Amino acid sequence: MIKLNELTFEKRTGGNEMRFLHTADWHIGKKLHGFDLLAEQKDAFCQIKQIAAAQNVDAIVIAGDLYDRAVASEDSVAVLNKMLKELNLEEKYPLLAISGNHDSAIRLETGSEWYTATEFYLKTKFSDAFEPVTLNDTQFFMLPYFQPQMARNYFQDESLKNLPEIMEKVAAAMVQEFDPTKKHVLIAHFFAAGSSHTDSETMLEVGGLNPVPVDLLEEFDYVALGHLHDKNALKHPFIHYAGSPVKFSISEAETQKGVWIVDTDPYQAKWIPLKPLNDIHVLENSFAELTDPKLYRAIPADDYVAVRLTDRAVIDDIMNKLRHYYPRIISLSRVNGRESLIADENNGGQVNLDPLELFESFFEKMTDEKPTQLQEQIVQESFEELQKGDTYETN
Ligand SMILES: [Mn+2]
Repeated sequence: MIKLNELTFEKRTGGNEMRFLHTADWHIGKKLHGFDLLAEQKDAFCQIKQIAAAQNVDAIVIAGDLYDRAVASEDSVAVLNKMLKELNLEEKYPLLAISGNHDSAIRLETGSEWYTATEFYLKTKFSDAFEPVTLNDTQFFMLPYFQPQMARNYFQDESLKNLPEIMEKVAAAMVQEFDPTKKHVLIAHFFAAGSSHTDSETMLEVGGLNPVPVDLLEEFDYVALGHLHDKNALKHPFIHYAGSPVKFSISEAETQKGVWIVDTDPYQAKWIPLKPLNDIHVLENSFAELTDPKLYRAIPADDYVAVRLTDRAVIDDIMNKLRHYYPRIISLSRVNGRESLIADENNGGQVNLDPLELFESFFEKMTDEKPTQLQEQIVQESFEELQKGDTYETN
């Protein structure tokens, strides 16, 4: 948690210009290799709330992926509801939020008509994008994540092939709505061309979609993007990803999380980092080094650890051994490969094992973990099928 006295409270002139906080990709309900991240997400939220207060912002923008899943758990719904209530009903910030590819637009939409009574603008429909929300000197165009067919239906144009073609039309339709006396901000959730990504994003191109060329977005004074989880995914003076407020994958171990504070006039975008409650560490060491107090004592017990083991030797029950020193170990890989198992296979005992025991021994050697009950059951059933002489079924 950031202590309040570490932040400078900024005085504002109180003119018609706008200062807003840009965040995205909260993914409430996200798990990291089976570990619940709600504590980390709540802590990041508290920091965001403190930054909003210290920076004296006029509004908060959340650029999609509020939830991690279309059908969010009850816990996730309760947590997000409380967060939005604190920002909007208690702290009285106008909120501008869109749905991302992880959200169910229909579920998230519930209540959005009457949320506007307290300046909570929650947009989930493609058609919403062309009716800007005006706050102070700024028109906000809010484009939720959408499927290309929604755009074809909206424009009644089946010839629109891909996302670049669609976005050209979208931007032109938005420009039609520009009030020339105002600034123009786009809030959107997509993959912008020229950006790089980390493991924790579900990529949009999977559905055959192309990235959006950034030059299509240059009519705007600022573009508040969601979808990619690292702010450094795209380097541009006024088109920014906020990234996720919490590290969601091992590939984000070195990524700095934070929020953008954007001034509309004169334009300025300032990055303010968040401090991780429990960090992710990638340790590339030998087993001897990993079990040395000098190393493991330096890592807080609640931090997440990905081990890249440098040993080649087979180490029995290594995962449980390492868990003793690193309770939140989330992955184990070997950087130098592994010694040949031939020596083990030639030891006399193995030949007398039944097929299931052989499988268990092989599985443990290959993965450093014991097979689960379900895995054993599947293998057992497969052996039985084979013994019956049945042929394989595929589906
Ligand atoms: Mn996301």
